[in-house]
Amino acid sequence: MDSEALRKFSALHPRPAGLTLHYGTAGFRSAAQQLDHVVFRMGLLAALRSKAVTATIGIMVTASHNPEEDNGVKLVDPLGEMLHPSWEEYATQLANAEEQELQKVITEICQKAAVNLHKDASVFIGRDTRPSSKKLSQSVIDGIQVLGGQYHDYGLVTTPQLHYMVCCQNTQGQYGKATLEGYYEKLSKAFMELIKQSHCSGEFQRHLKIDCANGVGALKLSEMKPYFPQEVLIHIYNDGTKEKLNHLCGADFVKVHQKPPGGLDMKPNERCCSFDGDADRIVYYYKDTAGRFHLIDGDKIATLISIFLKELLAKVKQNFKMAVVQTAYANGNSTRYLQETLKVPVHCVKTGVKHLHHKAQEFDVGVYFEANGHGTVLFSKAAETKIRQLVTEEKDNEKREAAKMLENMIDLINQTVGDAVSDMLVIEAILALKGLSVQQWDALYTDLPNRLLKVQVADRRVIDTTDAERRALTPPGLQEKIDALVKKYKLSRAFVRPSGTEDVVRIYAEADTQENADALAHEVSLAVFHLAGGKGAPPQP
Ligand code: G16
Repeated sequence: MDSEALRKFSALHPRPAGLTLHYGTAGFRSAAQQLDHVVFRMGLLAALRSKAVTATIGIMVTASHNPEEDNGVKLVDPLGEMLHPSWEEYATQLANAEEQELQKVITEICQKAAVNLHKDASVFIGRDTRPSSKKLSQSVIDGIQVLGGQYHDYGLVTTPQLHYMVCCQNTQGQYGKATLEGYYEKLSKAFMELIKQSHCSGEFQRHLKIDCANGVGALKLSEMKPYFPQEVLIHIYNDGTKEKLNHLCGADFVKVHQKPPGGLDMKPNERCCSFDGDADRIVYYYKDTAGRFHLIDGDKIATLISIFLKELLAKVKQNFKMAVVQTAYANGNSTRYLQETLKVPVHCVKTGVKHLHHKAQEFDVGVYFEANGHGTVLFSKAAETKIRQLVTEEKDNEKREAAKMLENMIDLINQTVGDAVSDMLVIEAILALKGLSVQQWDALYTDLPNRLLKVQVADRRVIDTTDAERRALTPPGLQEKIDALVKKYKLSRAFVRPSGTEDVVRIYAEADTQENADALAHEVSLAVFHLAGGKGAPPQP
């Protein structure tokens, strides 16, 4: 290690005195001006991780759904997964080390994680459209170079595109070409192949309005447009030319507020969707003729995909094990529908894509989605090989056609991480193939009325949870209070957990009516405020 270079560059990226940041749900996230030292040090960490696993690692500078003033960093492991949890602790140690201790911390990480500093390192970098992202990604480069690493800066890309590039690179092109053209070509080819198998293309309305949250999704979707067949008419809204990123728009806004984004005029029964700031989440919605807003969130997306895949899997008769992975935020009626009507096993894990992804890897076909619209489908290597073999060798027409659709789904789905563009194409293809309107999709089941709230407390880490975050262990008395409140309402459920991306405690409640869900959420938020050290004025109804 070049100690002199480390000293020189870490002095250029000083850590604000007394600032401690923790690796959260999807990496570090904070006000952009607090992050320069963190991203520099994550450049160091990515180089170390690359040396440890002898593969390319990804770093994405983004704060995804957070306000434009925030920023953050997400680290991508060799096959496009989130950074391995065993390294999160190293990331936190490095981010919070005193400047003069950096070298010692690096040496300790090298010892614990068996990193040979003499090895090569390779890092792919991407960034979102935040004003602070460009400068921060330059600091990432400084970190990589201090440890002698090579880098490729992809500039503005969606987070899932960077995950895809990393996976392509480390599979020597087996997953695809590690270029944006490679990504566009792979997805559009699979999409067109799927659409060809649709029998109702003539009548099917393929207009789709997309709210891009004023983020990088708008740029990348525009670039991709020429690759789409003419029948797909995508209309981009909130493209970042007028308003601020995520401001009154985007997937998180639509999901949390259960209302349409600003900047998108919606006619009755028009199919619309929203991406988030780095285009790794998507939710759909429409307005009915009475003007009522209908949200189709990650749970209903998972349901649609599961129905489609289950039918195809039944046709190929391979006894593949399929399951759906959700979190505590999944609407109770979605879980009931999947288990009781569709008869698919459902598993509940902690919030965070890394947890869902990990669980989904246990199955031949693992569908995972968070209610907020972040999700994808994973196919085991064995299932993928068998499906591709059926396409070329199977004599039975029906079986072969089903295998072909599955093969195209495998190519269309970004299996590295949830991807708004890929998910959108998967959904559009399924709706076309099944001849389903957005209303018919929505009518699969009715969501239980629910409410999401946030409460600010002095230190959100006073809340510790268990049972996939469905029960609070601390502070004392909080869970008992929630249990008592839940008992007051029918079909009710509520839980609280500290966010890993924002400085808030999140509250989720559902009940038989919207009024009751709202009342329960409010009462639980008051309990959090009083028992977990609420800041400012108590929450108002
Ligand atoms: C990230 C994670 C998601 C998580 C979300 C909210 O999304 O990737 O898995 O659901 O944060 O997490 P929390 O409730 O802990 O704040 P994104 O799109 O913001 O990167």
